[in-house]
Amino acid sequence: MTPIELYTYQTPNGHKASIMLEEVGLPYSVRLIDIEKGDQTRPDFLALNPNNKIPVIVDRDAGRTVFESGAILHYLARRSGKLQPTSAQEADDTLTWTLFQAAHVGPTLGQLWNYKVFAPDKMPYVIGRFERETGRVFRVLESRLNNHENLVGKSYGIADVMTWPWIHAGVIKLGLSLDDTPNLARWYAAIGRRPAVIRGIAVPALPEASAAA
Ligand SMILES: N[C@@H](CCC(=O)N[C@@H](CS)C(=O)NCC(=O)O)C(=O)O
Repeated sequence: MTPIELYTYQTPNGHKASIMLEEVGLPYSVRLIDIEKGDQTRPDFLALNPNNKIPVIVDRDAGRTVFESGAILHYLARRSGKLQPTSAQEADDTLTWTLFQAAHVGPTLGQLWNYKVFAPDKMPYVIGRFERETGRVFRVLESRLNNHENLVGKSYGIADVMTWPWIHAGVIKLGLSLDDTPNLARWYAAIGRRPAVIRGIAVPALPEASAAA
């Protein structure tokens, strides 16, 4: 099989795709898109994703280009036959929790990171709003994980792959505590020990360690 090309950078959204590729074991090659230098606005990249964001995959054997991390995870699950829902109920729940990630977890933590770390003016109202919203999102995940080992079903699946990198960014980059959300903390620690996750968050190797939102 021709390796799938992964266009990515050292960010939570990029890590969703690299973790998934590591989990399912499909051959892939990495194309570094340095979003801090503006590679994502080059015409050749815009031809792959008009939304100028990583990650993107190109599967030449299948004639497919896929952008949006959630779409990439669903695509790779189908392509590999791995980490797929095992029932109609699980398929519905997987859609729900991957969309919850895309609509709430990623955007909320991404805005918190932006306003807390990158904004030249630290605006207390805006930071406070996204801190409160992050707490709310964490409590939603906590309540789900209170009676589920993983976000969907008994087995680790794409909803977990989709969500974990943003919780990791919250802990590592923003110093957020999971002390008040013990089930989220238990889920976060268990997934963080998976060899594919450890390999996936090392992708792409950067010339010098840096990461962006
Ligand atoms: N909804 C998109 C979000 C992707 C995204 O925000 N990517 C960021 C890096 S984490 C990016 O490429 N930013 C570059 C830019 O906005 O110019 C997805 O899930 O794939």
